[in-house]
Amino acid sequence: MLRCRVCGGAVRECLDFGRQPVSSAFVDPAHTGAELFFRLAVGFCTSCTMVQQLEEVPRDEMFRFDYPYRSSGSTVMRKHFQQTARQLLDTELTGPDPFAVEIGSNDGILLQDIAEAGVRHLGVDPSGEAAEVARAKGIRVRVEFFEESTARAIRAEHGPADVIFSANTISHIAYIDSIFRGVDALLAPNGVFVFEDRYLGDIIEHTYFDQIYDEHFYLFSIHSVQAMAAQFGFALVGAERLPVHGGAVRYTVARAGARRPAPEVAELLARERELGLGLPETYERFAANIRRTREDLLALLRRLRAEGHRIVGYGATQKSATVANYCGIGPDLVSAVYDSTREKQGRLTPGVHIPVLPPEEFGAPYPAYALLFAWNHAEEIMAKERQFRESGGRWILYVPDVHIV
Ligand code: DWN
Ligand code: SAH
Ligand code: ZN
Repeated sequence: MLRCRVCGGAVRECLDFGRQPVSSAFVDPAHTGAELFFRLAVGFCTSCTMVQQLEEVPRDEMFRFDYPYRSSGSTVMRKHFQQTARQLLDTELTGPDPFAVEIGSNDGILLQDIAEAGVRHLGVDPSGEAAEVARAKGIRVRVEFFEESTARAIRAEHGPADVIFSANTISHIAYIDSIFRGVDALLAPNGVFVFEDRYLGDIIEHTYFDQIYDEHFYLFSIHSVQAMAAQFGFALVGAERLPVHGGAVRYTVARAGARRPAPEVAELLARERELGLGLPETYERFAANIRRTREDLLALLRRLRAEGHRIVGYGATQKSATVANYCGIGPDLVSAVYDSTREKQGRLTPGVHIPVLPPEEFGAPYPAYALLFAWNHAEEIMAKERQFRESGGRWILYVPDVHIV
């Protein structure tokens, strides 16, 4: 029997996507050697309800020095983190010499405003090339994985942190006990650990099955995060719904008894109970919806190709690794995928090997259809690529179901 990585309870398998590649491992066409594959399967804990993967991909395979994701590629996300930094500066970083630590600081999208405000800060991220981008903005970064020992070293060198922040990273870390022991070692007595991650409620409700890939080891809900915090001597004192990445939640965690929980926590928990996130039938319905999306998407792509249309992808997201590999979408169906990340261009997508090209080539000439893998950036991308629609092109979306716009 599989044991929950948080509480040790029994985990029941509920989803199986089969053999999947490492979602950030874009292939150099000159070196198409052996790729690492693993079984992407998900279960939920019958005790604390935490949804988690059944197989752990080694962290050094996922977050390498040349990890290609750059957070600042989206202006919407840049604005989101500007507001987040402002909020932290106004509410938590107000003492005489406050100190903020970020886990998974990437290219410095959040810390750049903290640094500009002259506040002591430190990013921690193993992705050295992304960290170099952050450093060029005047941000301090330690290039390593955050874990208990890192936290102790930071505490010894810099003193306690008033805020430990993390976005789209805590859910990526299977060894969560070490993270909480680290937070315990580093956080000031009345400090807060604030983290935001994709919300399980939205993933199930809108069939965002592509939010499931190697890095997203846990799919958090408010209930499971509350139980996790309690497990490690902390308490969930704040929860805020966020519109980014298709729906996320920002959790505020403090030492048990240090702060009074905000009323929103109970309100959101009550609403969450109606979603049945701890019930097997919820996952059976989710699995059925995922299978339908796969059938509908494949049927549409095959029909359009049979009619002679050229189809491309837009946004070489890591989410798309699951879509392409689970549905079996290769270059025969989607001939190329356009992406603004320089580090991905000229490479092939993991597993199915679709070439990644710069967006400047998207209109030379425009295809008939573009499959929007970066659906979470739909507004930003569709505004940028208005001419594609005007030239008669059509976007294909596969969430919440398969449709053409
Ligand atoms: O959680 C994670 C998030 C924050 O980033 C990580 N586990 C990995 C990664 O996930 P993703 O690759 O699914 O993230 P995005 O933000 O959906 O990726 C968008 C992709 O689309 C990027 O490769 C950049 C590209 N893009 C583009 O070509 N033109 C994005 C925008 C906004 C654009 O205008
Ligand atoms: N916070 C950014 C980046 C998210 S991508 C955003 O929201 O856009 C996840 C980042 O976490 C990557 O840069 C990865 O290198 C980093 N990461 C993964 N495991 C980590 C760990 N144990 N400690 C610190 N950073 C980690
Ligand atoms: Zn559990």
